[in-house]
This record gives sequence, structure tokens and C-alpha cells, in this order.
Amino acid sequence: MSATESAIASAEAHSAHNYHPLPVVVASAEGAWMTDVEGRRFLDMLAGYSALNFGHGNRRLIDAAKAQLERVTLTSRAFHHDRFAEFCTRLAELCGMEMVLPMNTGAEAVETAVKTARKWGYQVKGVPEGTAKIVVAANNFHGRTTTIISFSTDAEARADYGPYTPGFEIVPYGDLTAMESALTHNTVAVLLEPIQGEAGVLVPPPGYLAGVRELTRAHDVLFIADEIQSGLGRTGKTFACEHEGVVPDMYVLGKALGGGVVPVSAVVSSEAVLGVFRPGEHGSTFGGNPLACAVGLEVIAMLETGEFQERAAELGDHLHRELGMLVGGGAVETVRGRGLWAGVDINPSIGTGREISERLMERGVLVKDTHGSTIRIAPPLVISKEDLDWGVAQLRAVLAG
Ligand code: IF1
Repeated sequence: MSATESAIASAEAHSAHNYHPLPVVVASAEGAWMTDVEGRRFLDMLAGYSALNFGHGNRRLIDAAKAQLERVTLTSRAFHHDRFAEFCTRLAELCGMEMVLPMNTGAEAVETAVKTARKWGYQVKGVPEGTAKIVVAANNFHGRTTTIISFSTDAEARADYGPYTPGFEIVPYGDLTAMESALTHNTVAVLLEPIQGEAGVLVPPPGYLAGVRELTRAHDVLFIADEIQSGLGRTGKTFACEHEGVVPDMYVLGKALGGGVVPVSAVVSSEAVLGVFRPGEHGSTFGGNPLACAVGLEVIAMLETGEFQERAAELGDHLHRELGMLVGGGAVETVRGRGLWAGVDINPSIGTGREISERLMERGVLVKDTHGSTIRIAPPLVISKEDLDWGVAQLRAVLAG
């Protein structure tokens, strides 16, 4: 048995089968490249679902983490620590907001957003206790907690986990008329991904986010943007909402905020909204810990200059031009996305998304399929243009059979 086969066999024997990874066993990584246990190199065109926007082993992030590891790693929120205030202040500034509530994973931050919106609804908007409604979109992906999967439309993510949390209404993504009819006095929030990731990198029709912004303002409803995957540089701007000139009431952030080093997530909003919390009403042992804040601060510093956003915009335009040329030849049906983020619908006669991903792997490129014959491409923003071109060339070769 090869080193790869034996690693996979013991993983299958001793871990729950809640994933079906590609048969590659990574041992180390740097920048946009990963090396497996047999010394083979792979171009990472997934970047940990955007957790690795700044690449593997980013010097600045590793140095920030190492320095903090030597000082203090955890205090819990029972005490203050000396990286907390700066992290919250600088993150609020980056977002053009006032307050931050740090958590760890994306799902926890979405849960925090849901709790915040409900509390705001009862205390500020005056919604009758126990009746708050949150409007979400069909084909959303916001995480995997029992409450979050309660408003998923994906059978795989949802089946057998009931009873489900009530209080959510699902409308079609991109449909402003449906959105308007869903808003009532009891609606406290609209929760949306500004670009839907798991749904296949679905960019909403022009004017949709701006329309949602207008409707939510008119109905005294919070607009919550889940920018966990779309945010922090991926689309060529700090936030995907910016492409439509939209500022939501609340950003939900995660993934890249931890630089691919530690899980760091946060809800960022105004004082009028996050000010609803009193001590004891919400929290987390690890949320806003010193190591998380140190890494998060370095991420914020890198985003403050705008250089990564610019790079994602430039390389993204190039990527979409290259992928666009594949459309119409019979192999590729559609390409969607923004910046260094693309969903590519492959003609199903060529293979499933999984099969295409496996063939790409054989050629040294790692991507991930989603529903049916779609593959998503989201390399680290530090990828070189040459490597990006090489990755696209491998896709072209796979599609050519
Ligand atoms: C998995 C998908 C991507 C997210 C948005 C919240 C979360 C996510 C917009 C929750 C997480 C992940 C989770 C990961 C696969 C991945 C994913 F295919 F499932 F949809 F990226 F496209 N909001 N997305 O995309 O964040 O709790 O995971 O930190 O394996 O479940 P988390």
C-alpha cells in the first residue's frame, strides 16, 4: 500500500464519514502550492474555501502567530487582554462600522447574527416576544448548526436533524418582489450571501443587493450580509456588497479573518444593533482570544492597504477572461463569479464535478466540485499569474479529454 492509500484507509476506519475528500494526503504547503506525503506538488485552487486568501504559510501571518504563541494564547473573556481592543477597533474601522462581537467559526458568527437580530427586534423594533422572523434565500449556505440547517433548502445538509428551529422564511434568491412580500412587521432581518458560494458561485442580478438594501431600510429590517466566504478580498473588494455600492447593517465574517491559521469569526455592526447585549447574554470561551486577535490584526493590516483586493480584481478579470473563452466550445456551459472566484458548469456529458476534480488532481490541480457538474475555483489571492494560467491550462486539457 502506498503512503497515500494507508493514510486514507486509516482515516476511513477511524473518522466519521461526513466527508468524501479527493484521494490526496497533504503534508506541507507554501503559497498556492501543497505537497503530498509522496512528494507530489499540487496547485491549490480552492484555498480552504477562501480561508487561505493570503496563501499557505504566509510569512506575516506565521510570524504574528509565533510571536503571540510566546506571549499569551488564551485568557477567556473573564479577563481583558492586550490585543482585544485593537482587534475590535481596527476590524470595525475596516468595515466602516462601530462594534465587533468576535466568535470562532463561521456558523457561530451566523448564530450570533441571528441572536442579535432577534434581540434587536424585541428590544428596539418592538416585535412581540417570540414572533421574530428572519428572511433567507433558497439555496443558501450559512453553516451546519441545528438552527442554521433549519433554514437550508439542501436535503443533504438538513435531513434527519429535526425538529427544526422556526422563525425563518425562505424566498428565491435574486427576486425582489418575493423579498418585498416576505417582509412584515415581525421581520427582524434579511440574511443573505451577497454571492452564493455553495449554490455554485451565484452572483445575484444587478440591482438585487441595492434593492434589498432599500426594502430593508423602508421596512425597518436589518440587512445581514454573510461575507464569510465572499468577503476580505476574494471578489476584488473588501466586501462583495461593495460591487453594488451597498452597506448592510451587519457583516458576518469568518474564514480568511483567521488567515488560514486559526478559526476567527465576527459579527460587525453599529452600536445601535450590537449594543443590545448585556454581560452573560452571549459569548464563547475562545471568541476573541489573544492568538486569534494577533492573527486577525495581521489580516486586517494586510487588507488595509488594498493591495490584495487589487490583485484579486486584476487576476480575477484575467481568470474570467480565460474561463470565458472555454464557454461555447461544448465543454463548459456557464462561468459565474467575481474576482478570484469562479463557478464553472461543465457539460454533464463530460463528467460529474467530482470526476473533473479527480482528473484535475491527476494533473496537479486541486479544486472542489459542488452540486452536479459545477466546479469552483478560488485560488489564494497570492497566486502568480503564471500559476493561474497553468491551472486554467490543466482545466482546458481535462475538458479536451
Ligand atoms: C464544510 C460549502 C463553501 C459559508 C458561508 C457560513 C459558513 C460557510 C457563506 C460556515 C462555510 C464551508 C463549510 C465547509 C464547506 C464550505 C462551503 F460548500 F459548504 F458551502 F465554502 F462553499 N457562511 N462554508 O460558505 O462557516 O462554520 O464552516 O466556519 O465543509 O462544511 P464554518
